[in-house]
Amino acid sequence: MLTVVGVFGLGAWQNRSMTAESEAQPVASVEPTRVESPALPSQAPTADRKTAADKSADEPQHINAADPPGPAPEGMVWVPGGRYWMGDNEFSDARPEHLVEVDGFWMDQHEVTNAEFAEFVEATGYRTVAEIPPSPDDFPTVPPADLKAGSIVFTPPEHPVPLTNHFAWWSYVPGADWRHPEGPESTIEGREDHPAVHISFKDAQAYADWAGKRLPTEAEWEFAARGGLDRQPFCWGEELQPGDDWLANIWQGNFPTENTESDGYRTTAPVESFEPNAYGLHEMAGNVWEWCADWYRPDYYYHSPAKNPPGPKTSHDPQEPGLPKRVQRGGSFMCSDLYCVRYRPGTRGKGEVTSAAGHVGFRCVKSPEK
Ligand SMILES: [Ca+2]
Ligand SMILES: [Ca+2]
Repeated sequence: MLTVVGVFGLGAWQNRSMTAESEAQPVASVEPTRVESPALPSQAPTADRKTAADKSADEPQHINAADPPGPAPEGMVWVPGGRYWMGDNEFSDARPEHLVEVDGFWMDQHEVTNAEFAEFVEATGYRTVAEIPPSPDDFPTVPPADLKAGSIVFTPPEHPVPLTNHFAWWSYVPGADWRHPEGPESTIEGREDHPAVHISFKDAQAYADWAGKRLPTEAEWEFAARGGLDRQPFCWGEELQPGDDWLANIWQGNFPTENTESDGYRTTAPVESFEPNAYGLHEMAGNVWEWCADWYRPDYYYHSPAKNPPGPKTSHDPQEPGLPKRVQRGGSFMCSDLYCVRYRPGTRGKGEVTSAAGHVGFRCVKSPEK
């Protein structure tokens, strides 16, 4: 088996194998806090948009009041669109909070499940990136015998480790894929209603095309996740845990060695395990990361258009320049207030487009027909 250390010694493997690990940024008492992307520009916002730096920062959001344009497609709910404050000023790549307007759309009530993904695979014969051995052309320095299909699996260490070294809890496991989330000996039997994982952006897009849907833009995703609340840190309001119960499948305990599971789940939870937000959307916070359509750039919010922002034309992540990355949102079962924190609706993640991991999934949206 190629271990993560082994993988990382193999040069180009790194490009494909670990970049979906987008919550590998420690927070709280361990530096660096949040995702501090270097050299963010200080450009003034464009004239047609408002940011929290303007006097208009107290301008409230506006949620469209019109009725849905028709009956909801199966498994989807109507997200009415409107104008809202996008971003989270506590995170360098989610600044500045700014007003964005999105049109209404339909969205999957829950993350795409193993059962749903299986229907797609059965109908099309599709093979995910994790199921296809990497090409020697892409990895010329790796011995061909080591080019085995697989994916990145969470393998928590037994002893505390520095949160700056994510190799300590991720392993590249040949044979790990959506049907075998922990490796070739594992199965999704009994987990049909869990979100499909080890899904790359390419795989998510293929599913969406087949389903007659699309991946959400980042602006749509965040509008939906906020559930009509204005500038609240969590999808449900002001407090992380307003009552005794947890409202999302995240991580409790000292990451990565101790998982108290006080929310009831060690890894993925069945979809709809947690209460939906006001739009009827489940698990917008936590459980698994969800791919968005946008290319990732940490400075995009300084330039983005005020209406239906489509994402930048190209990707750039100063932490790994040259790797094409798309946005991921919502955090996963591995996020806690000590580590990651990106279950907050205004925060961002990112992943290389052919990378998958055991905490990355997706859901789809659909625009109404005009
Ligand atoms: Ca949990
Ligand atoms: Ca989620």
